[in-house]
Amino acid sequence: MNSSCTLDSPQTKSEYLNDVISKTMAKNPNEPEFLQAVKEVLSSLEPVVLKHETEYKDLALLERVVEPERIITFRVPWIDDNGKARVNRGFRVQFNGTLGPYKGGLRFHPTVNQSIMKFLGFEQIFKNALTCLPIGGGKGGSDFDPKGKSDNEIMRFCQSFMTELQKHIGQDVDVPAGDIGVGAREIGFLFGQYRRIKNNYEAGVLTGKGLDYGGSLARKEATGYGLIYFMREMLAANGLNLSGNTVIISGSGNVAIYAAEKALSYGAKVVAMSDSNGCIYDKDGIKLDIIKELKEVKRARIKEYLNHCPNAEYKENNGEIPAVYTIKADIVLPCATQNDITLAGAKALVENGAKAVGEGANMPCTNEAIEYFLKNNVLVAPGKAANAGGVATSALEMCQNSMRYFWSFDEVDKKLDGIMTNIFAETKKAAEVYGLGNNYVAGANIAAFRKIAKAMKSQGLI
Ligand code: NDP
Ligand code: 2IT
Repeated sequence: MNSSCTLDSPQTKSEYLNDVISKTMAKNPNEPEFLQAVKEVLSSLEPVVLKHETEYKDLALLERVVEPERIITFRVPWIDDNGKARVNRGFRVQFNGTLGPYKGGLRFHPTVNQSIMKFLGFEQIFKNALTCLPIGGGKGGSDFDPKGKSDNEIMRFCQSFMTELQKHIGQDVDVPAGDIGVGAREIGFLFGQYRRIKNNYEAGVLTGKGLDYGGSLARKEATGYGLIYFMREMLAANGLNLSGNTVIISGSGNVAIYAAEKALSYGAKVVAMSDSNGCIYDKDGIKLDIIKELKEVKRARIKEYLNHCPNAEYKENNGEIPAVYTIKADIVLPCATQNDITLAGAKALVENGAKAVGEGANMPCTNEAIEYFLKNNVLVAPGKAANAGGVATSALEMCQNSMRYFWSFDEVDKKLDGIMTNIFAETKKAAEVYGLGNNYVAGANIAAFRKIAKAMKSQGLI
């Protein structure tokens, strides 16, 4: 989706905060997604910054938080199946390594650019802090489009991408994983090339690996399951639950599929899922096995669901509001991409009686959409808290790799549940301490920022 960032001047009560936001906007004028993320996080920190204004200013703390430690961009040449030479651009943003090795996914999608990489890397710092595991924030990827490519083309691209990336990563340096367009197939090719170049079996250099060579059980499921564990906690804290409620989910990729699976196990009814072309609506409840076969095995379009369930409906996207958000539901789980829910989408969802939104994707709601939800008493589970289960389980994969051992599915899943439950508790506590009620968006930002700020202060001016 295109960015929807209003680039107006910030209006917090902290002069320092306003100044940092203004300077960040001036310094990065062509990075709307990055500025959107910065404005969302920094403006919600107002009560914390007001309390510590002089200290943070003296340490240039906020100026450092918004400036990546390092950005690497590189050329990725590869040969397609017709023998034609192609070139893409690769990125790795090593944003903040205060809490541990840089950690974050790789996105392969034609829309990838520096603004998107920086917004994702920036969000990752806070998300990773919330997990309470020792991981810093980073992100990477390429404007390569995996759609319609053969396995051999994917392999050649991944090998070329890793030939450069390997210079900058390592199990104690920077540990990439998957994101949009990067799943187990791509991680396998990337890992193979890393191992070949380094002549070293460094299992913890990538996460999301296959189960037969160092991957963690439950990593594939972790982001989606974790989202639902977070939703369970948030709904319970507000006298609601998943059981018997209808759910719509945008996307039908890794996060969407396993969010649907766990929501179903709690007795919710998933009535719609989507891809970038449109959505399917099955009023009897989506048959997830069909979605898995279409998306995980055949890499097909979601429209083909109708070949298996002719009573379902297909709605093509047209206009500002993606079709999936025009369907009535109690719970909305955006699990596709950024800025999927604009103000118009938020209005349609509120009109249709939505009670809660859980961000499985990174920044799926525009800042205006979030404001509108909160004003209309719709609970919002912010992405950097609610989708942290993926990276948390990646950190558990690193832990198992270091031990040269593995845990059972149930052991990993129980740890994941504990981590998500704790993230919600910390988010709720921070919102309460700062008198923000059930604004978990601000709560998550504050809980994460306090942790990072304390550690950055301890490590000196670097
Ligand atoms: P996948 O590539 O597995 O799936 C992405 C899904 O989103 C596809 O169904 C895709 O449809 C759909 N989509 C719709 N519009 C767009 C668009 N404009 N750009 C890209 N995708 C679009 O990715 P994931 O499920 O891994 O990631 C989904 C979201 O969750 C992303 O925001 C990601 O950053 C976030 N996330 C992922 C984590 C993980 O562990 N994988 C962890 C935390 C967050 P189509 O096939 O038509 O492109
Ligand atoms: O956005 C994310 O948190 C991810 N794509 C997962 C990152 C990871 O390192 O597992």
